[in-house]
Amino acid sequence: MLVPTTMKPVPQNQQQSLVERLTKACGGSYSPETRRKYFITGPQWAAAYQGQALFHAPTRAAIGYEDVIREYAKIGIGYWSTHDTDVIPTAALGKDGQHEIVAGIKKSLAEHGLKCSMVTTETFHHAVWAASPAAESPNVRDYAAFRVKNTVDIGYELGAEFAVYWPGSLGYYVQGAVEETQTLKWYAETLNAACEHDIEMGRKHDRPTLKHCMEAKPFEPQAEILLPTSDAMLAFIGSGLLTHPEMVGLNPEYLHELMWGAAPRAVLARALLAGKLWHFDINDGYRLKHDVDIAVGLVNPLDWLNVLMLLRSHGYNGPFNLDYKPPRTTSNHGVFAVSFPTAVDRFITLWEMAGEALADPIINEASEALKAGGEGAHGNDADAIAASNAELLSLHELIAHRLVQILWGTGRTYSV
Ligand code: GLO
Ligand code: MG
Ligand code: MG
Repeated sequence: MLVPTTMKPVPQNQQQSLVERLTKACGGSYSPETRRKYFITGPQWAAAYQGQALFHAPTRAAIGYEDVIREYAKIGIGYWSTHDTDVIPTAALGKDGQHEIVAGIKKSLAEHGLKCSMVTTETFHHAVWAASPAAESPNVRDYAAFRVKNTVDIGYELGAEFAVYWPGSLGYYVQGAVEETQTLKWYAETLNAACEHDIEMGRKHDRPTLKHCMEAKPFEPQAEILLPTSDAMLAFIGSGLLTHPEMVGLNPEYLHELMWGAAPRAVLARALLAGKLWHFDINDGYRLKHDVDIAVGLVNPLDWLNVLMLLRSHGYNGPFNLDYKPPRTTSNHGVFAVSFPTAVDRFITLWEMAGEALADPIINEASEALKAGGEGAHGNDADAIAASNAELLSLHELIAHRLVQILWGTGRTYSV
């Protein structure tokens, strides 16, 4: 049943202050100084996203890098990341126009005290990528090599530490037209060109090379993707096709792994074991749906708590990249007044809560007891071994309950 509202229509000129007042009333926000202590990176494309999609017209006005960098600085997001074409028109890439824009970005970053953490090449949007950056046609592949090398150059100019590759159009809509092994070999050549160019640049500038990170997504924009998961990418890195596999690691995205039905924490565990968890795109969403790119913690806060416990306990110290899309119901003002600050604050809270959960005496005693195991049965007697552990194993469910309690603020009850 609809509850009739007693509120009067809200005049347009009072809506921003209402949103701000209610955002403040929520509490739980950190100061910009505190937020800057975390390696949280804000993508140009996330803040500048206008709400458009296949069935959606934009709902927000276009904004440029000056606006994004200035607003990130106010919030306390200390790092900025970008695609080449988020800021440089395709036609200006590698030309004088690029140098002017990059100089402007450098100035903006310095003025607002931000650092550029990561640069990435857009190899999915432009018509030239219709058959992927590893297309049959050699001129497309040469162009792809130019683009990734040019991104390395931009990275050097801006002082970035990471380069990311999301090969979104590496796949197909209809089977049979693309030969998968050949396409993957060609794609490896593009990454090799980036790494080899980076090595040269590193020597010339006497600085360490970038960390090149591959990012998987199981589908979209192509129907079928040749490297759909982080695990597939680990296999690709180890396949022998890369000339510098030691320079290439992973940028898993939380939702991209959820999209194929994986447990993101298990994906991250495998990347950690391989020594390849270098960068992490943080967001949220639903299993087996498209890339809804909801902000971190809005859908799966308990899973996020578990993910961050894993990362904290393994000393992950790479970037947390806010690769989400402010919903199209959020205004330009709301992007910086609501969307980004609340996303950052949920992340920080979950991160700190993960620290608390790792130190929780109940969880620790339960985990230690499970590792000590039951007494009195050894050898080949399966029934006796099962019986000796049977009561202890109830602690699995207790640990899960305790984590939910920590998420709630522990031991919460209602008076009834
Ligand atoms: C799209 C991807 C995209 C990448 C970006 C970085 O689904 O998540 O945003 O993260 O292109 O390379
Ligand atoms: Mg995504
Ligand atoms: Mg991403």
